Amino acid sequence: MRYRQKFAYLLLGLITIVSGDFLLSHVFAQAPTKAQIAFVSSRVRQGGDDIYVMDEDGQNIRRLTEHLSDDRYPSWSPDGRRIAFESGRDVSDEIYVMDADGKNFRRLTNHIMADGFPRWSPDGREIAFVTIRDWNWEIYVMDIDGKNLRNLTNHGAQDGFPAWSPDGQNIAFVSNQGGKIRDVYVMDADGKNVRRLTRSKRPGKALHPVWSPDGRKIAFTAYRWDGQTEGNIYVMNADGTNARRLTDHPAPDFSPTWLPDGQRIVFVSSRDGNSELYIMDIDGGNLRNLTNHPAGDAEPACWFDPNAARPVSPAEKRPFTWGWVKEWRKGLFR
Ligand SMILES: [Ca+2]
Ligand SMILES: [Ca+2]
Ligand SMILES: [Ca+2]
Repeated sequence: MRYRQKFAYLLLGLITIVSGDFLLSHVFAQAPTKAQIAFVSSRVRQGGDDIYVMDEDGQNIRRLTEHLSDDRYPSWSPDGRRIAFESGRDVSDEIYVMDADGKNFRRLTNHIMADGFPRWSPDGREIAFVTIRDWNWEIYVMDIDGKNLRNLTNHGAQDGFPAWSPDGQNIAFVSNQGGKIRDVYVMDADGKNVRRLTRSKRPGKALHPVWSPDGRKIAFTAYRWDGQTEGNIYVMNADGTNARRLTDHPAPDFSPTWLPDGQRIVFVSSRDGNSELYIMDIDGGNLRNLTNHPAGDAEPACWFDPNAARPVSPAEKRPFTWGWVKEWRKGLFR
């Protein structure tokens, strides 16, 4: 009986080691080693936008949506498993969510007025979006099941382009609350404490704010910021100070987004005659184009598995397995 018990514990221990390492190596093999960039392109259906995903080097392009109506503004869930987006596939523009492989569509909003530009909160629980259901642009937030809608801006001005700070405490957005010109503002995540960050001069405007992964900077697009150009990428401190220009090209550069390493920015430019995704270092150097297709490519959104940011080998995780083995061994020598 004692031998049998020992044998049973030994067997269980071996199973734990083997299955644990199998799981770890399996998970390890599945984790993407490159940042994933969701974007919108009309490359298959001329004039119609669908959502695609590619690796950060522009390789491995996969088409996720395939519908006659435009699908736009992809936004990753923080765990990378799902993508929220805007589509006009039903009566009016609504917000949908799908798995990151393009399966399992669900509609989250249901209102005759347009709803769009979803942005997933860093804690994964909410989605901020823009709607004209109150007859002007407002930023709303809802739970990820589409319930519990709240109007965050509640202002007669046009409020749009919400961007969560990485800690989820603030939302940057674009508004003309200060007059006719659109500028970047920031508010607490409950809509309180609105602060203006940029002060464009006519006929300028500032759009597309997006926070750096460390929350210290905000990249944005400024149109005619210097009175000469049609759109360039800028970066400023999160309090609005020290704005500086990163791109300098007469063609429009717009829609910046940070790669999760905080060292590179992906953006859209039409400098080649049609819109393409480009990538550059945060000092504006090392510019390369990621897409190279005559159709329009735009609206990049990045995601990176935080666990893939450092090398994690099954060997590193082995103490976890051994911890379980110790538990079994306690039983063995009881
Ligand atoms: Ca709607
Ligand atoms: Ca408004
Ligand atoms: Ca293109």
